[in-house]
This record gives sequence, C-alpha cells and structure tokens, in this order.
Amino acid sequence: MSFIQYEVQGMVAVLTIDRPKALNALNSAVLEEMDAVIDAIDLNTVRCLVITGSGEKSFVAGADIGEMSTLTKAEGEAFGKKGNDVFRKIETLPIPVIAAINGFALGGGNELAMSCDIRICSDNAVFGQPEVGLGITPGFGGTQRLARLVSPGMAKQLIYTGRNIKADEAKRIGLVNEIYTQEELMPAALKMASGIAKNAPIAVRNCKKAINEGLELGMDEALVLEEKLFGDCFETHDQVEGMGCFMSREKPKPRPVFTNN
Ligand code: DAK
Repeated sequence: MSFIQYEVQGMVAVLTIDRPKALNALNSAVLEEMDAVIDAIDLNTVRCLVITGSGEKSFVAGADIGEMSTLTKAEGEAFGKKGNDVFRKIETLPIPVIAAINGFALGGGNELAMSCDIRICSDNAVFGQPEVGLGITPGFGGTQRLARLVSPGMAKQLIYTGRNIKADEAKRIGLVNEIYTQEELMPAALKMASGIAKNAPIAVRNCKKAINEGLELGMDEALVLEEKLFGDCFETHDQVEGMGCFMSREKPKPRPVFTNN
C-alpha cells in the first residue's frame, strides 16, 4: 500500500490516509487502497476502527482536484461511484468507526468523516463543503449526510456558501462530538475505541444497525427493527455472561470477556 497505513492494536484498528504532500487528498489510488484495506479487516478480532490522516495539518483536504479537473461526465460519475462505494462500506461496516479529524476536513474529507459513526477533532480542524466554488456539488454523499447530521437548514447554508468552519462551530452544530489538542486527539480516539471494544460486540453491532437502519424508517417500523435486534442478543454468550455477572454480584465476578458468539 502506498497511501494507506493499517495497524491493529489489540481489538482496535487504525487506518491512516497517508498522502501528506497533497494534504491527504483522495485520488483514485487512495480510494482503491482504502477499499481493499476495509475489505481485509478481520472482523473476528477488530471491534472498532479509527480513521485519521497523516501529518499535523490535514485529515483529508477533499477529493483530488488535479485528478478531477480533466474528467469527462462519464469519468466523473465513475469517480463519484468509487468514493460513494467506499464511504457506504464504512458507514455500513458492522463495527463502529471513529473519525479522528486532525486538521482540514474539506469536501470529500468532511464526507468521509460523516460516513463514520463518531467524529472527534483537533482544535486546528477546519470543516467545509467548498464544492460549489469549484463548479460541482458535493459528490460523496455530502448533501445527504450533512443534512441528516446537522439540520437541513444548516447543511444548506454550509453547502450553498461553501464557507469553512472551525472546530468550535463544528461542535456547536453537532458535526463533531469532542475537540482535543492535536497531541490529545489520537490517545483520546484510541481510548474511546478500546472502551467500545471492551463491550459486547454483538450488542454494539446491533446498536449500530438499529440506529443507522432505524433512521431510514418510520417510527413504527424502526421500533420493530429495534425489537428484532434486541431479541437477537439473547442466548448469546455475552448476554448470558453479562447478566449472570450482574445477578451474582454478591459474589463479585470479574467483568466478562465478551465474545463474538
Ligand atoms: N486536491 C489535490 N491537491 C490538494 C488538495 C486537493 N483537494 N488540497 C490540497 N492539495 C495540495 C496542494 O495542491 C498543495 O500541493 P503542492 O502545490 O504543494 O504540490 C499541497 O496540497 C498543500 O496545499 P496548499 O499549499 O494549498 O496548503 P495551504 O495550507 O496553503 O492550504 C487548503 C490548505 C486545504 C486550504 C488548500 O490546500 C485548499 O483549499 N485545498 C482545496 C480544498 C478543497 O477545495 N477541497 C474540496 C475538494 S472538492 C464527485 C465526488 C466527490 C467530489 C467531487 C465529485 N463526483 C460525484 C464526481 C468531492 C469533491 C471535493 O472534495
């Protein structure tokens, strides 16, 4: 891999986009490598994925403008599909994904962050969808995910104006959950990821599925989905052990080691 680093630390994996000379801009090669790395994640051992960018300046400064500048309509569509397919794969990955946003998250960078479950950022982070200034619309899901994540009105304001916002405003509108100093960001991401990884993996996966898929449904159907996923946790090792440990607390048992069955 030339542009992606992938490292597993226990039950947590870190995927780093490593193209710092172009502020980690997403060209076809980066997207293809990211796709291959995500396909190869061992979901039997990895319980949480952290995505970040290399260097101190940028998470991802967008899709590669140089590569896009000469695309035909058909090539533009194919490029958009490549990005959309990878981002959707991240969004629907069974395990939680945390974006550790260490600097610019512009255009496709913000869209990548929004395809993750949780976004935390450094205090130098900058967010925006500047596409209209380049003569295009956000093409990696930005119009859809931003409107769902913040509000349609705020998403429209950011997308129509192409204005960049800093970390504190991103937190205020709900685009990111927490802000850290640059030094604190990765330790905080890894701490959150290992906290998630210690919980029952089937339950965590079912929570992700219930939230993501439930948001696409009406309330009645969404609650039926929740019931199914709730029921699905029973008779698993994790449910039996987790509740058993709680019930026998007069003879304290160590917290159970959760499994994948
Ligand atoms: N693409 C390619 N190279 C980039 C880049 C990008 N998005 N952003 C930065 N770079 C490169 C710069 O060209 C420069 O390269 P050299 O000149 O050194 O070779 C290097 O990174 C450092 O950048 P700067 O010298 O500009 O650094 P500054 O600190 O001065 O400025 C900046 C940082 C992030 C403010 C600035 O680089 C900037 O404005 N970059 C562009 C940000 C941007 O507009 N991003 C959105 C791109 S549009 C689609 C699907 C998806 C998309 C489009 C279509 N389809 C459905 C077809 C997505 C579109 C986008 O993401």
